[in-house]
Amino acid sequence: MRHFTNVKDLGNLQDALKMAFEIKKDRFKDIELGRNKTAMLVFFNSSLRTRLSTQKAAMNLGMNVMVLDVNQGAWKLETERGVIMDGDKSEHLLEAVPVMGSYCDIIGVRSFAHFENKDEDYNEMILNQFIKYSGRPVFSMEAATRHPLQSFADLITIEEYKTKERPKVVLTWAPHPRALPQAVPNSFAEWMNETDYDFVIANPEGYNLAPEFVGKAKVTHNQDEAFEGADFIYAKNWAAYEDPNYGKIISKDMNWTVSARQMALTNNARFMHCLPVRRNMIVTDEVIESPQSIVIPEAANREISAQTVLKMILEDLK
Ligand code: AN0
Ligand code: CP
Repeated sequence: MRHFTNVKDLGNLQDALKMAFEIKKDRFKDIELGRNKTAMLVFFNSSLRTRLSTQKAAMNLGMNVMVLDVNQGAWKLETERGVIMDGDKSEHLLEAVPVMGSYCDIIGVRSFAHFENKDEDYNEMILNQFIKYSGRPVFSMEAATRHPLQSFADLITIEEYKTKERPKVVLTWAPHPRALPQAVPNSFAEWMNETDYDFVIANPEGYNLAPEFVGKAKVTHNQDEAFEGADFIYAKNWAAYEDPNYGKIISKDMNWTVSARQMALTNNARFMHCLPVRRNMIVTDEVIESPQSIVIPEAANREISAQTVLKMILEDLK
């Protein structure tokens, strides 16, 4: 694998899962693979899990790791070509990216949607500039439209906890005070569509995701109906995708907060969330603290998804 930006890059998903479970059994068996190789992790946005789990994964492979927080200590970067740079941005991405590439072997990038221009976000302008100009393999640590390392960890977690071959998995919207990207739900849907799970998306009217991500999922605006008989509840907030409300909050309906009332409708479902989560907005204390909640093992699997991806990139490094 050269670049990792979506589920297709992994090739055969069952083979990738197999590799992930082998890594989980012995995470130090490839400690020589990354010797004298350097991973650079570039963050345009905050992170706890991605930052730590990806560093840990790289260290498990014997790599060296450098982390750059672009907005804290580096020069502010211009991303548009052709602008007269007389504002607060001291450097252009077109110089900064190849310079970063010259110091490392693999680059991870986190760059959220800006919600200013839907086309720019959905064309992955920033991520693609790293692919084009860094000269290095690039992997997404959450880009404008997808968060594939998260979805891979989510899939690993569902495979570990499922008690039937074809579980019912429900992605549900939940309220949040700030406008959040669609990357996590888009990506989760994209990965679920690669499985044969019974996959349902529940969201209020006006919150439908882009059709290319919804794929063959059933979509309902009735959360209770979706929860009936569910084996996994995957909660997440996202801002509206559809025009004219792209990037906007159009509901904060607290009836959608995942509580014991809705969980009682399920088949004793496991509760999942990518974290960070706002308690008593997205999910009640009671549900996230319940034995059904698997948010911590889910986050722990981020190390495994990152290590699988880094291993596949290292194996193909020229
Ligand atoms: C981000 C998001 O919703 O995309 C990151 C999630 C992993 N969440 C926040 O900004 C709170
Ligand atoms: N789930 C996730 O990606 O968390 P961070 O934003 O803390 O990295």
